Amino acid sequence: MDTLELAEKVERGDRRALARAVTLVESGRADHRAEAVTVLERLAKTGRQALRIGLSGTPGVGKSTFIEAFGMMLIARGLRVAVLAVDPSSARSGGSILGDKTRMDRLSREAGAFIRPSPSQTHLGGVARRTRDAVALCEAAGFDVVLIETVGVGQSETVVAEMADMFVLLLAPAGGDELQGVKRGIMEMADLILVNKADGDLKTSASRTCADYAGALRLLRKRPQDPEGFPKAMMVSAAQETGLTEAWAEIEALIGWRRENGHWQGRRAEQARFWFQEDVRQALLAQLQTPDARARMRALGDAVARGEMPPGRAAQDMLADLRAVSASSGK
Ligand SMILES: Nc1nc2c(ncn2[C@@H]2O[C@H](COP(=O)(O)OP(=O)(O)OP(=O)(O)O)[C@@H](O)[C@H]2O)c(=O)[nH]1
Ligand SMILES: [Mg+2]
Repeated sequence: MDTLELAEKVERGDRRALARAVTLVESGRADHRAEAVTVLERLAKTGRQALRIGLSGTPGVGKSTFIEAFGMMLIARGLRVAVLAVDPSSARSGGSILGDKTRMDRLSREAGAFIRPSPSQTHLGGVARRTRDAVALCEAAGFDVVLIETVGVGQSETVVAEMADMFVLLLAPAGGDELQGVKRGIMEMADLILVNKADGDLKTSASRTCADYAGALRLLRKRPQDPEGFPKAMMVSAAQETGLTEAWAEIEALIGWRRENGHWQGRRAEQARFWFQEDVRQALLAQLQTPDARARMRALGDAVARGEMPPGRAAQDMLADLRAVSASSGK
């Protein structure tokens, strides 16, 4: 299949073509990258936009259960839902993907849903770029909502926030009255905090946790992209499927306000700029990873270590080499 045919099928919403296109953008091969860029460029012309929701939470908080329940609720409303993941640890824990397939059993069987686990990569930058491209493919394929899940390990939330229109933080009811060690930076990114497992015996502590977080959110600096009352904390139960329509109503209210007030487009424009810069940065770093470049780095490093060359001179030589290589391979 050529890139034109692939792009056309993706645009028609063909899920198998979409899966192939995602595989293409995930590939590290230079020829695949060139094809991927062509497909993405063609599909950008559709002008379709989905609501991109970043979702984070520590292991076991109920992300998979929530996505399944929330996704099914959206499907019931006639919306098409894509689920992508940014999991910086996926290189190590390949098994969690299997677990998720069974946990999102109902959603994965829906014709209006598309679920894709995290690309396995050793560094977060690579995973992020590929996920960002996959989001664009899902939008072009006509999905209404794209959920981007990440495990709360610190850095990955920032990456997800850079590709989402809004950020949802999923929390579990706390035993005590501490704020579960959620880092301030993550709190500051959240547009909506959902305290999950507000059911059965956990309901009382969920309610207390929710009040604690609502209080903590009020203490944060007011952000220009927020209407009155946001960021907000609410209770849900993914298992009992309660609070989900309420959460969706808040998301719609927030996003509607941001669209009307120019924050939606403003954020997307900034994100596009960020990803352009990130792509350039990644490509430059990749130039250092070729066998020739690594050998040259090692040789110059050895010379510097032996005191035969000052570091600054060796760096100049290295950069001149890289420029020569890209000049000869560029044409
Ligand atoms: N009581 C209760 N349990 C829940 C709820 N949601 C999830 N759980 C349970 O919490 C456990 C973890 O749920 P998962 O959905 O796998 O959590 P996760 O955040 O995806 O976990 P990782 O994929 O390991 O990061 C499971 O045993 C779920 O059944 C809920 O709303 N209420
Ligand atoms: Mg999970």
